[in-house]
Amino acid sequence: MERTLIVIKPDAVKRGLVGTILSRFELKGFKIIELKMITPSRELAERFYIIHKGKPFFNDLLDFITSGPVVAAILEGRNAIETVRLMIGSTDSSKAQAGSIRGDFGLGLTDNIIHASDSLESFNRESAVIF
Ligand code: FUP
Repeated sequence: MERTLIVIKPDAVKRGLVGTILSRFELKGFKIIELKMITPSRELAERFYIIHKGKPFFNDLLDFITSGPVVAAILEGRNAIETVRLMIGSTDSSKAQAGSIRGDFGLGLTDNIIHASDSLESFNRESAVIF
């Protein structure tokens, strides 16, 4: 069965959305395989977002993701990577489709509620950074 990684970001944790968000994935049929709350260090955040190093938003992204606790989970289920990406919605929450997690719970671009791996390669790399 396929696995993917999600990270519920500091904005969503601060707003008390952890249970609501995890519940959506459970209701959809995904199984929670691993679950962890951490406050990312700058060093961990840099490794996690290495593919964005050098981009204009990189520093703001690191400031944001290290600003408080995040909740990371490995989810398992059929077609997990693609289906979870559909469930989170597009990157800019203000434009994400209603019914998606970003579309229903936020308006931010950098502070966009949740991360999910976009490929098997990303899942392998990102889950090794976090777990
Ligand atoms: P996503 O795969 O939807 O999480 O989005 P990207 O991999 O393109 O971007 C990673 C993170 O960088 C996003 F979650 C939000 C942040 N970002 C910005 O802050 N500004 C941008 O212009 C693009 C992305």
